[in-house]
Amino acid sequence: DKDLAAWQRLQFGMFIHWGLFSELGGVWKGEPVTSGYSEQIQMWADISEEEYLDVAARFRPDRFDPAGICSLAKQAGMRYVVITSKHHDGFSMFDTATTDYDVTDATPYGKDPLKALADECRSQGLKFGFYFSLVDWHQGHAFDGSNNNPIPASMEPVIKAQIRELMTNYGDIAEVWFDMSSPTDAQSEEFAGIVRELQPEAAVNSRVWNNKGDFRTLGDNEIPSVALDGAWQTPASIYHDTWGYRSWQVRDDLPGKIRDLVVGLTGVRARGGNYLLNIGPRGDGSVVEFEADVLRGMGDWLDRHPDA
Ligand code: JFZ
Repeated sequence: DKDLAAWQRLQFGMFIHWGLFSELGGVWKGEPVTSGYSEQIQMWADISEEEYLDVAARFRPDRFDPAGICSLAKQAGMRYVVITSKHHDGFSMFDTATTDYDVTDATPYGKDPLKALADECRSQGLKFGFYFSLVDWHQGHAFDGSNNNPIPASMEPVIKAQIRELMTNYGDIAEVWFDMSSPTDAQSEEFAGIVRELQPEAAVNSRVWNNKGDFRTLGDNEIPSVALDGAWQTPASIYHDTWGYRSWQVRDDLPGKIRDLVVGLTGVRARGGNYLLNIGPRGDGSVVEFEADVLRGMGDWLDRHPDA
């Protein structure tokens, strides 16, 4: 069994949902898309792949600033960063040889932003990891909001090659956060096995399914009422109804937000868990000021309460 003590000591990390969906910011054809999470806007607004590629064609995240993101994480008291490498839309935010449906080939940006972030994390002393969706609309994986769709056979080699790339080209990986779909027992074993082979220290979450993960992922913002055995993590979001950037999100009561999230963090930590708090940068890469204020506010509180 993997030694997860070092991963458990990380305690507090930054989750980042960022992709083509961020460019849309929860708006399609001038209207706010009010159902579903904004990172899933392609499905909820019924956006064709051709239209989604038009979004790629204007994706130019010139304000993406890995150094700023890392120092913000450190100000908040976070010790690691986990970013979406590929969400359900199937668009790879990293340079992959498996498809041109990726940030280096399909956008004018033409660079791999995740490589820059991985490098910056290393130089600022933060651990780094990837979110990777097992649902992939581009590869023809249907999604109806449930977890009942198996992975099409044609998709399996692509998934494996992409996990291999992610586990090879970005230095040390501390965590891999799989999500959704219904892999078979053998598929879960293989996906986790690739991580284990190439990044023996990386902790794999339970959403690789079939009990093949190293730690348990709880529900969003879940604070268990008692300490839990084993390694576990609560993914948390600032707004509850979206993880990806939503331009029309109501952002108010900063002190209340800071208080609620400090309660979440300290409650999870006290019960032995790991807290992964999400930010949703804009399509241009910039961090929403309200979210930065929330994180800095949490960091200030933690500095004032070193024993909490
Ligand atoms: C999944 C994704 O569908 C979503 O877009 C986002 O990336 C989120 C972090 O993960 O959504 C889920 C999946 C499972 C639960 C909650 C949200 N759950 O079990 O509580």
